[in-house]
Amino acid sequence: MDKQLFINGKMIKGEGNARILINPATGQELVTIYEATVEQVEMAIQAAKTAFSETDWKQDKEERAALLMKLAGKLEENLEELAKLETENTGKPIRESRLDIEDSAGCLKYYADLLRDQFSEMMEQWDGSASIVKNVPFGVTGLIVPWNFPLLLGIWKIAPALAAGNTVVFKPSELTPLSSIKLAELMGECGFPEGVFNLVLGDGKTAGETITASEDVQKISFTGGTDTGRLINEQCARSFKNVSLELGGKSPLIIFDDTDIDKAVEWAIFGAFFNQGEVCVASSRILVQEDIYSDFTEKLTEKTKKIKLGDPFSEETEMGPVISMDHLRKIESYVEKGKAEGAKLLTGGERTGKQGYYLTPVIFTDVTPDMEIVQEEIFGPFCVIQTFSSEEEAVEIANGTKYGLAAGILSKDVERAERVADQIDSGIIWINSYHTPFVNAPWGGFKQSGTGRELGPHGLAAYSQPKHLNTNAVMGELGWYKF
Ligand code: TXE
Repeated sequence: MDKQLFINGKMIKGEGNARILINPATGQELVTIYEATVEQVEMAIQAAKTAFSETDWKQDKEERAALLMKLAGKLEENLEELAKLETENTGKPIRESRLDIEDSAGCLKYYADLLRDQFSEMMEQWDGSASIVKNVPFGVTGLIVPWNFPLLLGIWKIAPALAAGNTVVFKPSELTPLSSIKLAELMGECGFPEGVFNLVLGDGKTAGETITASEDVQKISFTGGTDTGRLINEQCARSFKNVSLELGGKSPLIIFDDTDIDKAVEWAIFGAFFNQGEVCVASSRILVQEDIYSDFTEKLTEKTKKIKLGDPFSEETEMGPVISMDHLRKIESYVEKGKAEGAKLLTGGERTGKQGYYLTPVIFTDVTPDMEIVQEEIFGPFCVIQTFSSEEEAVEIANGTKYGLAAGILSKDVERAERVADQIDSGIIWINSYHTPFVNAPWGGFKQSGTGRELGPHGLAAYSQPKHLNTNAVMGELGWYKF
């Protein structure tokens, strides 16, 4: 059990920091993790480099597709165990963990299929030559993910990176490595060639920066906070790495007055509080049209108070604890800021339960656009209600932060909703729903929510680069010089 790193096809023990993981639902110790030293991270990078250059992984599409399918099957066979690890480690309700594992298996299958359809592009050129454009892998990719969907966000990167023929050094969050360790064991069982996939554990300073600084890593894909993303982007610029960043958000859910209020209340609660609000696309700003404001807000508050908060292993639980005591305190500090800024706390913000990091879901109203609680990503069960009178005002408020990850629009008038959607600067917009990631459609942000896209064909394209080969079957005479 203490062999938790996966380097060059073997589970090995980390020789670095020993970190005790805490179960967020109890505040009790869960297990000790032996993290990688800088040297072990470098070993992982070298293993990935060798696997890329010395095996036929990058050429053998069929092998890649078959192994991704095999891994999907392993996730399905081990669904309950993986879901249990995810819930223990993150505190998310068990029914959500199961969904994460199912979605992870679905993502592997999707990319296994998609990679079979990848064709090179051929062009006849004006001079009689032929051009072929191949999409080739980068080489070693460094994949870094946060703690809110440890396995799923990992697979969103690992599946397309491997599908495209790259090799991988994967680093989950230091807070949530458990499902990744199990994943590595399953990859070992599947028989991926040695070095194709490597798992390193550790924090951003040690493991993370060793990956982002390495000149042997050609591509970084990162999901996490905007400040960390900025740092990583700066570091990657030094060696001109290709970078994909999926960062923070402060996503608006716009609710027009023609909508069914009861249904809208449930979507708003789901948008803001699903996974304890620890979701990059959480609809942490709810924009309500003025004439339904009172009715909507009253119902939203009443229903929010009824969310079943508690033991994440109970099948009935609808919301679990937040990830850590530090994070709980951070969210609480925003409750205090909100009050100090003059906003009105309608409900929530109280610690609850005898143990663990439980916080009742927070709703603020009477906010102004400049308040920190309106502008900053809080990443917990925390939302603000803003009001608007016209379509134009809704758009202006929706676009009024530095972020541009997602948005939702609830209205019976789909034509109007589409018109509004066209004016919103966000990478993902749901009309009359929220949150569902579709594996075949792009996911990612505008503005300071990141660069690049995950999922869908865009997600595969993010892990390959075009290579143009121009061929003249017979060498002609050039005749440029007057020798
Ligand atoms: O995330 P980080 P943290 C936001 C959210 C949260 C805040 C901080 O607001 O409160 O970010 O959370 C690795 N080089 N989001 O500290 O720092 C780190 O080890 C290389 C939003 O948990 O972004 C982890 O694996 N790697 C977000 C990963 O980056 C580094 C999801 C994410 O950590 C690194 C999570 C470095 N210098 C938090 N520093 C979203 N929008 O999905 C850290 N890491």
